[in-house]
Amino acid sequence: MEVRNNYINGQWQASVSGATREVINPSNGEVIALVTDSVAEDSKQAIAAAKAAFYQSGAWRRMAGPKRADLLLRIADAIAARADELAVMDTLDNGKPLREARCDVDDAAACFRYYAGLITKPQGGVYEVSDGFGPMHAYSMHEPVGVCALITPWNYPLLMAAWKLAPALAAGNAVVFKPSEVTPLSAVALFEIFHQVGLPAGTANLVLGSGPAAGQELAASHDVDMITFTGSTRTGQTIAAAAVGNLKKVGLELGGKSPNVIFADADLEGAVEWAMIGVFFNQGEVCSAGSRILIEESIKDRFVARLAERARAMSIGPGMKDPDMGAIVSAAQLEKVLGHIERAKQQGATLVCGGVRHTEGECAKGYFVQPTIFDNCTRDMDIVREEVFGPVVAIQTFTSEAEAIAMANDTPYGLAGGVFTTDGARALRVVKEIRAGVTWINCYNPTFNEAPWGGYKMSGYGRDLGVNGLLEYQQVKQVNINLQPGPVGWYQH
Ligand code: TXE
Repeated sequence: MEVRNNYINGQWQASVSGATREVINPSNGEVIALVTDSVAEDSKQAIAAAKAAFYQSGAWRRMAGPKRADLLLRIADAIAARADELAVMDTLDNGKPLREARCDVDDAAACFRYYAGLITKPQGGVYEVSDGFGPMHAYSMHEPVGVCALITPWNYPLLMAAWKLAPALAAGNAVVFKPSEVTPLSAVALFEIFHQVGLPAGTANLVLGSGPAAGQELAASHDVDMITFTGSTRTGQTIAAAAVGNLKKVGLELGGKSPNVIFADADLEGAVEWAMIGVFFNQGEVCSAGSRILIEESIKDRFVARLAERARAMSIGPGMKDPDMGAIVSAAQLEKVLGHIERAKQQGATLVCGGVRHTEGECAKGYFVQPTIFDNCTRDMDIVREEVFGPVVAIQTFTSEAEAIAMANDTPYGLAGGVFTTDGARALRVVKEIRAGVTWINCYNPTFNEAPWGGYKMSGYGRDLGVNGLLEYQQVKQVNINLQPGPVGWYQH
């Protein structure tokens, strides 16, 4: 089997470790590829290449914005041209349904287009300033941060790469990218595209390997000016601690336990379907998943019965067959999800449906879990407090708006939240009170390249996407201009 390698300074190269890692198809447990398994030394080489590209050559950061935009547009076109292949890659690697992977590919191409457009728009400001030193004028300009390390998780392999690489490159940075070791394949394809469109050598570097062996160096290195990370809150804390050494800029998009608040006046069928999208999309492996449904007491029984009916009817199977729900990403994540389910049962939550590994027919060797609903959940249960990252939802009830808001915010996380009601004013009141960075009214989970994405509280800081996503990868420089050069007569002697 051919081994996929790192891409450093414009060259494909194996890790100095000489080791390889198997990439597994979670739908059947089979090995689908081998990738090089990097160690800290590989990351050091990639950082050195990025540093030389940014600080010595400067070809990319000095390139005029519209020319950088041209290359990003060509990257978007190349992603679109390989869309079918990339969707299959993410489906085989991650386990998700093929049509969901196709959406990811389209979104990834659109993300590169969005930042190609944005980088050619006016940035910075011009300021009227006081004339204490004589006539002066000030303006601000946006500059790239420098060497940026980007680390992504396994739930949206290509899309998370695009969310970080597109704005980082648009801004003129040099980057070192480490995808999750569990789902590295589409990242390799993306770097083939970077090579093909002719990004200057060293501008974008790829390191394939585990977090502790290859990722930690990216967080700790004093030659890295910024690190952005999407993943678990615990790893985010490790990265933030390691980043302190040179006070590099840090962006963290971390876990969640997001509330989906449903009032009695909501459109019930709509709320049920969006709640399913909220918690079963991508097998529930979504940081913003609406994994706590808070439902008004009076409609709880009707809602739960309908949700369970719909959940039981979901088709489960290999992503390539395009089922409603695919496989959990890995054996380790499967164990984690099943462990959460067991604990919820032990702690007294009522299992309504699912709650077991799915092994029927061609799912026998894969890592499948049935869509799972727990009713009668209470605030002290782990299923209410901890991120599962699987197709498991906890139901709690409320009887007033104030109680719903208090329950929604009763979590250390603050990534997302939703509200369903036909009372427009109430929808706006509740959304305003939810302490989270991403919210929805009468829908759950759609997100757009144009709008900023990120968390409050222990869901992290910094934003992906939108104008804010570009600003993260920039520094702002103030320029003060003396309009009347010569002595100002400040010192008398
Ligand atoms: O995540 P990690 P894991 C949550 C979810 C899941 C749990 C564990 O609850 O069950 O995390 O998943 C890299 N220095 N989320 O273990 O460890 C790692 O190689 C530098 C939520 O896969 O956070 C990978 O590239 N990098 C989440 C990335 O971090 C390190 C998405 C994510 O891995 C590192 C995924 C280190 N010391 C999991 N250790 C979300 N919020 O979207 C690991 N990594």
